[in-house]
Amino acid sequence: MPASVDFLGLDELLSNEERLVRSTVARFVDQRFLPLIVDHYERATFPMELVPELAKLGLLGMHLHGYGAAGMNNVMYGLACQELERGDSGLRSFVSVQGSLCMFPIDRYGSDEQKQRWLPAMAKGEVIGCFGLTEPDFGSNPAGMQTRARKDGRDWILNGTKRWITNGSIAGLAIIWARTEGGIRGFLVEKGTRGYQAHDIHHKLSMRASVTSELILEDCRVPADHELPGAQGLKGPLACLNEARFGIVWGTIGAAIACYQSALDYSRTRIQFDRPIGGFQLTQEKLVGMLTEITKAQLLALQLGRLKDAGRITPTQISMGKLNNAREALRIAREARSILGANGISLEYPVMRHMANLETVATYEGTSEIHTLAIGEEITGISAFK
Ligand code: TGC
Ligand code: FAD
Repeated sequence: MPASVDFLGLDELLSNEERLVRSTVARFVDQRFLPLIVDHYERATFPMELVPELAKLGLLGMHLHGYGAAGMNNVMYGLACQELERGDSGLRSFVSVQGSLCMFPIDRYGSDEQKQRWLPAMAKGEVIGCFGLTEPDFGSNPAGMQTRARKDGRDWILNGTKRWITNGSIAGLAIIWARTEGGIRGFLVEKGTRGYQAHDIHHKLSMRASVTSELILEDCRVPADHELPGAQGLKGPLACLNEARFGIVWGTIGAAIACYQSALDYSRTRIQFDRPIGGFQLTQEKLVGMLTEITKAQLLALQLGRLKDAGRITPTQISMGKLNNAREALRIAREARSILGANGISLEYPVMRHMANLETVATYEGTSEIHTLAIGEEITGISAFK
């Protein structure tokens, strides 16, 4: 909650340390990231030059403990995600995938050797990770995955295709989820392994400053010790999603704040019919609606953070946060775009870039429909997925 968008005075519910993490990340985003984003967005590239700085700030795997991770609490992780996504969803995505989708499963399901080998290097940003769950024909329904792993002696042989994978082609390590005779398992596949390739997906109109790839596994042989020993069944990857979805609950507030602030500033200076457009009641209604939804989203995120820090959060509580905050941030971005009129479609302002990104954010990590059904199943006891 930057002081500028803290209508209910929620800042006083944060500790000094939590506020310090937020202001440190905010400064990094303002000074180092925002000057670069327009160019990267236009060229559809991720600013790799900032990875060492993200690592130095302790943001990679920041809510994990040991093995070089910063060991911060979940509210700090959330506040960092908020500030990163105030910059761009692609920046928060990079950090989410590295920490919550790659380091987290190694930390939770990996052997001691796997943790020693990968976690310190990933916290330093020396190794980038990616998380391969989605396939061309299985997105919302990963239980149907076609990627297979079969035993050959002590090795595993992997075959299949993963699609829409963030950081795929820049990753030195892919976490691949595959079906085995004993159910779904996770495997560590290193870049350069024969039979493993990553190709970028081009022509994206959303998440342009983020690398998105297709991963192809053709008779890709990995040794037995590249299997994550503690991950058994679909709940293995789904538990990782809880971590990343929690980051999105907060990150989307940052994108919404960027849009709201841009629209508010514009409404004070843009003159039509001889007065600032912020003086028209219809514009004020839009701005007040945005601020109200941001404030509700902040309360939701903070309570989820406190529950997570107390070890009491449930997956469907996270679903509610992801569903609401991604949906409302997208609505706010669209409303802000309308206040900026024609200027709203330009990259010179952050609004349409956030709006385009938020279309992805509402889709990945479980679509709005999937989160609705997950909560619906919990409250009725009846599954409506199939
Ligand atoms: P279902 O039978 O309900 O569950 C199978 C097992 O998993 C357990 N489980 C969970 N465990 C932890 N956390 C969760 N959120 C869990 N949800 C379910 C469940 O208890 C069960 O355990 P057990 O012990 O009984 O075996 O499974 P289902 O096949 O019916 O599917 C449920 C559904 C639809 C909710 C799930 O498939 C789902 O979440 N689908 C959405 C897929 C998704 O979100 N994909 C995201 C891919 S990664 C990504 O998008 C990264 S974006 C990168 C970035 O941030 O930039
Ligand atoms: P589908 O599952 O085909 O859904 C299409 C539509 O049908 C949606 O509206 C959906 O809600 C609806 N629908 C589906 N089932 C139901 C139902 N039972 N009831 C009602 N409606 C339903 N995946 C990874 O594994 N790793 C990554 O790093 C990653 N990064 C991504 C980055 C980007 C930029 C994008 C766009 C996606 C990424 N994804 C990643 C994939 C993402 O998780 C999937 O796109 C998402 O889970 C939805 O799957 P889908 O696109 O196949 O849509």
